[in-house]
Amino acid sequence: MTYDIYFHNDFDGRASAALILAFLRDRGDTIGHFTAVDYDLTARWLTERFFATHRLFTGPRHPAIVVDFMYHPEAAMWFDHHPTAFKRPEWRSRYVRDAYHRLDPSYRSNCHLVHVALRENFGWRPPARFKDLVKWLDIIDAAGYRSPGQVVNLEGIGMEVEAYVDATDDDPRATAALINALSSMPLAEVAALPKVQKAVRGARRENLKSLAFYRNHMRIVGDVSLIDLTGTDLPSLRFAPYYLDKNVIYALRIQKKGRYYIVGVGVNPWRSRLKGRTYRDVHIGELMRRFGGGGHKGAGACEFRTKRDALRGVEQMLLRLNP
Ligand SMILES: [Mn+2]
Repeated sequence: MTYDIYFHNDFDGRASAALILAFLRDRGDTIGHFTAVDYDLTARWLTERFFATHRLFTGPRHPAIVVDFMYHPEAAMWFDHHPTAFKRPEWRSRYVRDAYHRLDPSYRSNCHLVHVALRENFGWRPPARFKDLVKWLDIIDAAGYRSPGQVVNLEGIGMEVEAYVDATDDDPRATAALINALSSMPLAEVAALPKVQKAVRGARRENLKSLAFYRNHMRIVGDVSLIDLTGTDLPSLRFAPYYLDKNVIYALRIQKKGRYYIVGVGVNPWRSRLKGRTYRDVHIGELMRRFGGGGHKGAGACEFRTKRDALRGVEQMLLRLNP
């Protein structure tokens, strides 16, 4: 049996796809198309015949597997951990948890959920090499890092592969190859691949440049930091705000991706170390939903068609994020 797999365009999506691929191979099944998906697809995704009508690839179509992304009732297999998985109320009632479909927002990473579900539901015994992958995705997808410095300096094999994911997130061939590597090699070996190490060196250089830009342009509004990266080609450095100012609670960034203006919001993962500080506790995924986006409690994003709309959205977010 051949399936097409649709995975969220991040490391957790790829890691989830790698586990599914290893599982399918053991059953004698295969994957036809590897397709990264993101929230810019939402409007089309929410149509009934999406898998039959999209133009994300050409050639024969197979039953769809969806991981780390929104629910679709036509998915033959679906595993997700986003609490914002149901964007159409009538689809929520069509979801039935069974061996092939499972939502569980209690998992820090979808990769971890898939690891557990394939074992519980199918009696599959995942090879031991996947333990490192699950461990790192639980850190990376839930922003459970030791310190902002771990992220800024890319410390550890998971951070190194994450840098490669970032460097190849619009390269379908590299992405499919990475999923294949993650499904058949230990994470440490994937991290040591020359192409990955090359991306790591580039990312560390970029991070230093980016850090200097943040130092000069970051604005603070109450508990919130704001950085506008639209006029630069610098990568966002999600934890630079907390690296530079540990009192920041929420970090807002504006970026341009293709034709869209993406507003990303994150919460300071080390805020509990700020003893005695009070701040507004906001579910960011829910907040982003009001703007057509999504995410987790601690991080989310949404997109706007113009910079003016993005700035207007930012003003509303500032009101919601400050006490
Ligand atoms: Mn995830």
